[in-house]
Amino acid sequence: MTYENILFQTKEGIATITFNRPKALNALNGPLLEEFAAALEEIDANEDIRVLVLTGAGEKSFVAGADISEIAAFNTLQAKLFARKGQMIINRLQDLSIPVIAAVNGFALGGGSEIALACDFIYAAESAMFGLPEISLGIIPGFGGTQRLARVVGPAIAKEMIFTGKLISAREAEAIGMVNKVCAAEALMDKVLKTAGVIASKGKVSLRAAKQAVSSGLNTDLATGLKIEVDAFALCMASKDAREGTGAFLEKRKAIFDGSLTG
Ligand code: CO8
Repeated sequence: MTYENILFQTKEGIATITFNRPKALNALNGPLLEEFAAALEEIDANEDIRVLVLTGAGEKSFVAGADISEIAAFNTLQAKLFARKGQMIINRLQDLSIPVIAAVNGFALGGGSEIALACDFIYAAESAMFGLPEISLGIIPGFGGTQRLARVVGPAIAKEMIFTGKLISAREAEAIGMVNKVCAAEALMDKVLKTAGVIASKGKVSLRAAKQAVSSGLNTDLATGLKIEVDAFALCMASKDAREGTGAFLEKRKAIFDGSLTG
């Protein structure tokens, strides 16, 4: 697929998708969502990609939400189909087996915050702003925001943000546990790529197992989550990664994981 509304590049096992409609602050219109979905499929099918980074083009915005000029005229059925489509794509993002980092370089509003919340974690520029301002448009979040924000920051903070539509700074987002790290805008991609590089150097089997154990466990009770962990742990022990990692420790050398999924 030819990409016009996103940039998609891969280097040393790290894929970067850049939302690329800077004149509209990277707002999500239909074509952009189609391209995003296609890129996620490509990533899913490419065994060489070990980490995905998402960011926005330009200095001002990650994603300023759904394209309001497109959704303004929706009837009920169109709204339902659009919200369902957005949710499906964002679920696909969340379900990727590889780790995903959001590099939030500016506004992450509405659908922008909803995409960031579906990533494994978020680094943000000091200038970044987060929020679910849909209430000011007479609507509510429709790409998972009412569900994922409450799971990350708790229901009371999520409800206050959703009811008021207020925007919060990167530092405030860090304080409520939405953002892992805040840094100067110029340093953001370096910091994100450094962390992505550390992650990409680890074993592929153990990374997938770790992501699945945390993510699946959070959707269940502790006892079931612990069973998920036991099974994932046992699966790791049967992998080449585990032989390399434990062997390297005993031989007092650095482990080199070859990125294979074989046992
Ligand atoms: N959609 C379309 N265009 C946008 C959007 C958007 N979400 N955000 C900004 N733009 C455009 C502006 O219209 C403007 O275009 P132009 O230059 O042609 O006039 C350009 O981007 C620059 O924006 P501003 O001039 O407004 O820049 P400011 O720095 O003054 O303000 C803000 C920046 C605060 C980010 C402001 O643009 C803003 O409030 N944007 C809207 C944010 C918003 O409300 N987002 C939520 C959208 S709804 C949503 O995401 C719901 C998801 C689920 C949908 C399911 C529906 C069925």
